[in-house]
Amino acid sequence: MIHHANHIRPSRDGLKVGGHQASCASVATLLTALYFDVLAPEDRVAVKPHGSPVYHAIQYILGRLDRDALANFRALGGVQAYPSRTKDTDDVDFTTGSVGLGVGATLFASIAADYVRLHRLAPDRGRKGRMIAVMGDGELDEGNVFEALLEGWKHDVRDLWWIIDYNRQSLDGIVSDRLFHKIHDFFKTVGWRVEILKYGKSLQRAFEGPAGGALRKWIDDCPNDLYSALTFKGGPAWRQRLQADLSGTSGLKTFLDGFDDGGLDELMTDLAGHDMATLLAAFHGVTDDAPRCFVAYTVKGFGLPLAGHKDNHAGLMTVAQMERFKQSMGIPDGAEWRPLANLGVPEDELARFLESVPFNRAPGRRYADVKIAVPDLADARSAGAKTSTQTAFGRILGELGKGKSELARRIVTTSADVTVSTNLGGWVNRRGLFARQVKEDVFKAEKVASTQKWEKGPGGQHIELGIAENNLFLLLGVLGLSAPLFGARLIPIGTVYDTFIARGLDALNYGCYQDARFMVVATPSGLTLAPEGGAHQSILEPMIGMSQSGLSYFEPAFADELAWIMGWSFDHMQAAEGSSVYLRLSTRAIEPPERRIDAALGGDIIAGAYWQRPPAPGADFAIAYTGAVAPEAMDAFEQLRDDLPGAGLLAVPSPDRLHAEWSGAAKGGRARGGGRVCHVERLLGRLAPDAAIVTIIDGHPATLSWLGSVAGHRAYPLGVTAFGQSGDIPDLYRLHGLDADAILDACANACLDRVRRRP
Ligand SMILES: Cc1ncc(C[n+]2csc(CCOP(=O)(O)OP(=O)(O)O)c2C)c(N)n1
Ligand SMILES: [Mg+2]
Repeated sequence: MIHHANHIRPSRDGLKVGGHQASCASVATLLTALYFDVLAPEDRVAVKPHGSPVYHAIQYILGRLDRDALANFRALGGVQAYPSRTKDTDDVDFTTGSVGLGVGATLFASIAADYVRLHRLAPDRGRKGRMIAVMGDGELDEGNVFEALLEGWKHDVRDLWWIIDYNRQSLDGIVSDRLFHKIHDFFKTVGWRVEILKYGKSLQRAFEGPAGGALRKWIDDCPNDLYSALTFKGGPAWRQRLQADLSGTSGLKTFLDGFDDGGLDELMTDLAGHDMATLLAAFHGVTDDAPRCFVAYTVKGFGLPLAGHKDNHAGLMTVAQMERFKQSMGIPDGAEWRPLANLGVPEDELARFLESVPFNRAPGRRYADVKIAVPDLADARSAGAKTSTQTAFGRILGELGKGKSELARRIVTTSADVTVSTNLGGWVNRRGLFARQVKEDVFKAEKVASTQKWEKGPGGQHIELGIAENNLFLLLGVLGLSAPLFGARLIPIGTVYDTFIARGLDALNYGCYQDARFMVVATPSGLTLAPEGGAHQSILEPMIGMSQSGLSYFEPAFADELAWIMGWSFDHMQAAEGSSVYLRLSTRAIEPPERRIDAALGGDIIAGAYWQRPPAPGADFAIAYTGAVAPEAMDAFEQLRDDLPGAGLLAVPSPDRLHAEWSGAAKGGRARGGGRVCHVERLLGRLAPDAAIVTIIDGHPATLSWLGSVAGHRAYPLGVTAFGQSGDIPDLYRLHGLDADAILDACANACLDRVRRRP
């Protein structure tokens, strides 16, 4: 596949296609053992990113992928560079690519699988699947792997295997030997069984023969870089080195004379990760559900001329090398794509074998579940009262927690140690914390008064995490795939301080790329959190909300908007063409508008914007705002009305959805002659062609500045561009130019500009 993509398929752009022959060669035996023998259909696997071609080749042999997909490796519509749930067609379980994340995902998937099982949400399939990561040793440098390990220990994870392709090389070079001893200890510390799979059967036999003890000690003491270099150099180099290092050892000559150079090379690279019998014995030998780490020694580039070279990560075999390789495998010209060419076994026997492969027995491995009905979500208590969107969120969830709706049964919440401060406490009091074993709330038992009742047990619906936002998003990602992975739809909701989204951003992106469906409730946000601290202010997150694909971002100002958005979101998270949802909320209490949201207004809120005060037809002026700065926008607007009676006030609860529809239209709809006018064009079409719009958000001003481009208006964007000063709201809004005075100044500038521009 890789050779074809790089040397045979014509290139149109002259760019290297790439692929990782050395990484593939090191993992080929491991994946073969798993997919053709060890795995059951309900097991779920994360395959190391650069093993993608091997994974897909296996699916091809199993009849789950066609040849075109292989031949189009890394081309549009073909097999992806790295295994992808959403873009590959052969049923990838966990996307990988950003190293470490697929590994962590399997750990959280094991928690999610237990959650579904203990809540009895899916039909019993008789056997619980194992969650398995086949990972590169370089992945163990990623901190998220260790964050996950600790969390897994707290949650007592089961049926989880991490199989390390220990080729002692990453991208730039050789993995440190000393580091690996630490890693080994670390797994033990968190209660994992560690199994070292080091020697293949031939080496094991050699250890029994002449000079065997000395040979074994030499290999055990050999530094990773030397082993790799000798592997690359081959038989003569092994011989020379062993002669020098073991000179005087009794039996050495007999041992070395027993092998020609090729044979010696084969022996010295006979590591367990390439020995089928050793691997099968290790995997089938597992009879309990304890988490397990297999350290499988391998050679990067095993069997290829690239073997062991420290620069082999992106190395590609030349045409001549591939020709020789093909001959050595006995593959005739024209048989390159024949799945089972030259295996020396009759075709019908092979066909029977493939039919009997356990992994291949289930026709489909992607499950589905029914759609969960969404009840009305009004926040009755905050109606008419000054309230913040964060408080309203807590109340809406608390109300759901009291009820018996199916939606409430399917909701699972999680938070990285900010459950209380993001107002999830009421929900947790009603629904409890999830744990495999019951654990009473000691404070309650000891009659210590507390508003938080933290009872733990298998029926709990909140998964409490330690402070690690990567873990939060990895967990949300797998909970959000619970329907296809485990057959039970969950409605996951995670809370986080807005600014710490950045801390887990790659895992958030990872979840969205897998088309996982979850709700991220980010609060408090912006500098509106005020005295709580400059270091917690968030500025760039609205831009994440705008640009993250697979995520719809809302930033409502009022409780009634929030309730409407949440109701819509729970449907949208379940829709085939839906997405995950990000709600950027605030702790600032705001006077609510007197209204009932009807279907028309609700539709506009979801589309992203509505005229809170409609402009007069052809008005020259509007203020557009998002979120918690609503009072300043309204205040400035009232003051302005004396001078500009026709001005409008535009509420923008979702800059993201508003922009997405518009930019989609700009890219396709109109150009194709559809003539479709999008929501924001309709709204802004009420203004004069040369009108000015002052935009304001407690976040980066670019979030709304594009509004000026929709109909050629002039935009004056206000927002936050500097980070980190504590203060109260009046001081901070003045400092950053978000108060009514700043808005009025921007309005005055806009008026002056218009006068100057008019002919
Ligand atoms: C988060 C992230 N950073 C960097 C990379 C680039 N990268 C791709 S593979 C790799 C090294 C992987 O080494 P290892 O896990 O040992 O894989 P193998 O030796 O099996 O190829 C790196 C740094 C990446 N894919 N993801
Ligand atoms: Mg490696």
